[in-house]
Amino acid sequence: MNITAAEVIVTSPDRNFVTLKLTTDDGLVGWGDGTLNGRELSVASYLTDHVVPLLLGRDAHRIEDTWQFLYRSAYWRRGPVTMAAIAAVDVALWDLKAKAAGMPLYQLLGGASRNGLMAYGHASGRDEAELFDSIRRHLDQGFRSIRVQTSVPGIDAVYGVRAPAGEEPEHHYEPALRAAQPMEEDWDTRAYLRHIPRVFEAVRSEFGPELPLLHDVHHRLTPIQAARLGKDLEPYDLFWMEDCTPAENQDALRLVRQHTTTPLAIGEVFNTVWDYQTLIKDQLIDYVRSAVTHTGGITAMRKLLDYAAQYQIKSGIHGPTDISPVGMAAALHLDLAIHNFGIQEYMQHGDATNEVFRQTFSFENGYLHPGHQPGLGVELDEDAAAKFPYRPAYLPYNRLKDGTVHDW
Ligand code: EZ4
Ligand code: CO
Repeated sequence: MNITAAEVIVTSPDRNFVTLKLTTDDGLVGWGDGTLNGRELSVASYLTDHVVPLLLGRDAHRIEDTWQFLYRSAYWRRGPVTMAAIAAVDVALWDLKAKAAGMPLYQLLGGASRNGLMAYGHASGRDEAELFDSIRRHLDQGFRSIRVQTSVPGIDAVYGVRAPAGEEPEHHYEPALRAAQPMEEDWDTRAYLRHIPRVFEAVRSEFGPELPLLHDVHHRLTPIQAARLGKDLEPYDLFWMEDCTPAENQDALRLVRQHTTTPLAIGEVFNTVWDYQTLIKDQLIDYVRSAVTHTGGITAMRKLLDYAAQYQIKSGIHGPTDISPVGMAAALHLDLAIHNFGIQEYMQHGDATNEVFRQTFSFENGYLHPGHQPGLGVELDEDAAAKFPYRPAYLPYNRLKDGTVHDW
């Protein structure tokens, strides 16, 4: 099963996606997701200019060898662009192998370890009434676990809050705006730390003790501030507190951990197992948040999650809409096969994205399932993709009141 063609398709139905298409001499087609939100064309170039020429003629069955070859022959190690490009190749090769075997990918990873995958949705609101409506809407859609983000009095534009359905698009929270410049948001740590525990107190008293609740701090706090928030949230029994502090310095989490029993999730901006080395072996976290798409694909994520399993640390694979349906499907097959599955993030894609990417995965009663088609179960429609050309898009960024740039 040799690779005869490799092409990179950049399409922008609801947002930009970078997709790798591999074709073999058996006539099979495999798909990989290499989308890196706000830096999409760098991965497209890495693939087209530097990887595609190396793939032609290679045996598509040799997944581990191809992974090691791409990782080690680049010489320059790690990094989001490299690891997203390797992930695209790796996932496309797994898609091909599973199609060649005539099996859904999870069968090749050891078979199903569960019947379905608990997914959490993103509820948000500019005030309590809007937030409660959003939570109720998510419960109506079947979600059984909910991430809660709200506006904060004293902050004008904050991460994770989207306007209710039906409102004008300019109020719609879209984390990668199609604009020539990144949108500026503002941040006030003291206002945030005062407000968030009150929000969770209100949500718990309205929705009761059972509903798993999550919250994303999105890298904004110092370790001691994160420790305080974790303690303040303990009465509301969070499923996890995510990205409470930036973790280039992995030891930062040690301080948070010593102060709070609120479970900690981290890693959506990481791209290799090395970013987790201390976090996992010293048991400083509870959930691994990497995306299959950003962390070297199925091959590398499987090893990372097996390492985490030795320490009773579970998966919480990144699943925002900037992961394409190809990347989501890869996550779902891995989730279904591993023993230490925790939860899966799920933000539904828009109609245009679903038109470009034909999918077989399902969402019923709060549980995702990757479906039973051979391979990943996602096929890109190239005619539909061609209708949506690339448009530059940037993630927002933050400034403090005095104008200092802050983590977003
Ligand atoms: O901001 O995927 O947990 N989810 C997140 C996401 C990230 C975006 C960045 O591209 O933090 O919303
Ligand atoms: Co996050």
